[in-house]
Amino acid sequence: MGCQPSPFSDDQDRDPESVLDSHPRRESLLIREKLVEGVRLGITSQHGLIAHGRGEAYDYLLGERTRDFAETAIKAAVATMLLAEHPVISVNGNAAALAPEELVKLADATSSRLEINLFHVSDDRVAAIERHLANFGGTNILKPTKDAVITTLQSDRRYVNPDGIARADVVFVPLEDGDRCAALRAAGKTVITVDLNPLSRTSRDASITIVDNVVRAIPRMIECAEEYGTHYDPSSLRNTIQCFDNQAVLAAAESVLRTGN
Ligand code: PTJ
Repeated sequence: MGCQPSPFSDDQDRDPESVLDSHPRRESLLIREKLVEGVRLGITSQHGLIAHGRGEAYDYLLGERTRDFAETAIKAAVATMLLAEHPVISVNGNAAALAPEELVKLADATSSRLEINLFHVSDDRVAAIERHLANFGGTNILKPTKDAVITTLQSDRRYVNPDGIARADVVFVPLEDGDRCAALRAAGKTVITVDLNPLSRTSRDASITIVDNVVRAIPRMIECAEEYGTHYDPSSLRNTIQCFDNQAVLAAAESVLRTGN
């Protein structure tokens, strides 16, 4: 007797549309699908899936919504990007898979450059991310070079672009690894991050930490930039930044994790 074809499709090729509308964890599953697709397209590293699992657990405990402490940080972050001389948005494989269109829109809304910077770097992955961002309207995307190096970093993330991170005064690094955040701060840059773990080294070392999921935080940053508008009052934005206290944000987020509120 020959083998009968399996009635089940290969899960590797599952269509995101097949996530049932009625599934109680539908949103979370759809986010996973974006990352799996990111791996398939050569954008996201396999390690990125593990990093996402960690973030997902924190998101679950934080109630999977943008909390007030994140909203406060978003306002300060966008004000900082709008007032920056040379703001740069650093894009890794997870951020590119989760929010490509939003990254492009945020760059437009804050006059920032987009720069690809990867921990697990390869020419193919840089090219795949560049193509992906371009498909969503990204232009003049900067890539890592050997012409500019952050000397205090050991990983391949030390290779940056002379027109981007190397000369940036403000760097937005959603979903970061800890070493680079500290190195960018040591290089005198203001670092903004989105990290669901308020206890991570990145969260603790950043100038502004948005403890939220990038899939919610980046769209909210775009709205916030639109609310400030093109005719924003610089002194009001400076005041928002001066009143911002990152330690208070981290303490509030940790309290939600430990006590539920
Ligand atoms: O694309 P590459 O090669 O540059 O690699 C990117 C990863 C993410 C793999 C790399 O930067 C890495 O290993 O990061 P870490 O050290 O695992 O840190 C990732 C942090 O992001 C953790 O603190 C997670 O909790 C958090 N995180 C994961 N998913 C999300 C998130 N924060 C916000 N939104 C998410 N969706």
